[in-house]
Amino acid sequence: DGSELVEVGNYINANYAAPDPTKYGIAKGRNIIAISLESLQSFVINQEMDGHVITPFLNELTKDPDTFYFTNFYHQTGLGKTSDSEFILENSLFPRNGSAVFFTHSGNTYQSMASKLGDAGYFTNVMHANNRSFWNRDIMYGALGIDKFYDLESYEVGEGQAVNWGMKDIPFFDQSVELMKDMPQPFYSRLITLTNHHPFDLDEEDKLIPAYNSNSNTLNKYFQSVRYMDEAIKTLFEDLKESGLYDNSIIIMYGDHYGISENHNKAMGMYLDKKITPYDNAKLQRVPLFIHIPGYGQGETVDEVAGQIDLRPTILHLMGIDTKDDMQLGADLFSPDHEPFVIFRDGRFVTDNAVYTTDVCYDTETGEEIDAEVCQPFIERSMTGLDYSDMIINGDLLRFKEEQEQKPGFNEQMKK
Ligand code: GP9
Ligand code: MN
Repeated sequence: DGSELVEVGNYINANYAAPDPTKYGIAKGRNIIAISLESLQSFVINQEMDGHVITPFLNELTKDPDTFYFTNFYHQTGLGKTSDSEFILENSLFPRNGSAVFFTHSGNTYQSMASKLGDAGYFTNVMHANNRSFWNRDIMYGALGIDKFYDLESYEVGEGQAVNWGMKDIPFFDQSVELMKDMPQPFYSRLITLTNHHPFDLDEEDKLIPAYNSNSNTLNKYFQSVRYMDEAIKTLFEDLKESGLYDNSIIIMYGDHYGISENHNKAMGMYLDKKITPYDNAKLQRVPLFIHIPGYGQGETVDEVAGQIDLRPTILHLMGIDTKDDMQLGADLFSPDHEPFVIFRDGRFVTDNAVYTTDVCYDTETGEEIDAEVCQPFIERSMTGLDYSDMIINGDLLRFKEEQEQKPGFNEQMKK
C-alpha cells in the first residue's frame, strides 16, 4: 500500500543535502555527455608504469581549470558490473546483492535521471556498440525512460575497427559524435566504452606503451589498454570541438567498476611496491570521476569521499534541476552537507577517517588497524542504507510515489 514508502521517504528527507548555490545550475541547458569508462580505476591516474605515462590526456584534465577531478570517488557495483553502474547513476540507489538488478527488476517504476531530464525537455539516449539485449538493456532502458538506444546497429564497424569485445573506442567515439550532430538539443547522451575490458586485448597498432612485466597477464595488458582508452578520450574531445558541440556541453566521465580483481593482488603489490591488504583492496575500488564544463574556469581537485550514488543529485543540481522530493540515496557532491561516507554493495565502507572491510576498522590514511568504535555507528548506517535501497527495489515502491503525488498532502506527509 506504499506505507513503506513513507518510512523510506522520511529517511531520505532527513539525509537530503541542499545544493551549493554557487554550483547550482552552472551547466543549465547544456547538452550532457556522460561517459562510462570501462574498468578504469584511479590507481593509474597521474602515474607511470616503467617510466611510461599511462593516461597523459586525463592527467592534463586533472589540472584543467574547466574540470573538477575527484580523487576519492568509489564504484558501488556488484555482480551487474557495467549495468549496475548505470543503475546507480540513473537512480541514485544501490544495485542488488547477488544478482543484476537490470535483469531482476526491469519491470519496476523508476524515477531515473533520464526521465527527469526528459521532463525538462532533453532528448535522452544511450550509445553503446554492443547487442541491445546485453545486460537486458533493451528492456531496462524502457523502464528508465531513455528515449533511444544507439546500439551496435547504429554503428558501422569497418575493417580493423573491432578488437576484444567489439568496436574499438576510437571509431565508436568518432561515429557517436557524428550521431550527436543530428540529435535534437539539448540532449543527454550516455556513452558506454568497451575496449578496456578484460582480457584487455589490443591490436598491435593500438599498443602505445609496452606491457607490464609481472605474473599477471591481465595486469600486464591493463596498462596498455588504459593507455588506449586515454587516447580515445583525447580523440573524443577533438571530435566534439570539431563538431561545434563542445562549448555548449558538460562532459562527465567516470570509471564503471574495477578492472583488476583481487586475484591479481600479487602483481598489483609488485606494481604498487607494497603488500596488498584488505584495506588496499578497498581503496583500490576508487574510480576516476571528471566533471568537465567548457569555459567554466573554476574547476578544482576534490578529495571528498564519495560514490557513484552521488552522481544523479550532483549532475541534476549542476543542470539547475531540483531533486528535493526524489527517492535517492546519494547526495550532491558539491553540497556543504555532503557526508564523506561511501557504502559498497558488499557492506564495506569508507569515511574520511575509516575503511571498514573484513570486520576490521582501518585508518583511511595510514591503513593501520584502529579502534572498532570508530566504525561501529557507520556499520549500522551502511546496513540501513542498503536495506532501504533493497526495500525500494524489491517492493517496487516508486510506483506508489507516482500515485501518491497525485493526492494532495503527500509531500507534507513525507516531511513529517
Ligand atoms: C557490455 C559492457 C561490458 O555491454 O557493458 O560489461 P561488463 O562485463 O563490464 O559488465
Ligand atoms: Mn564494465
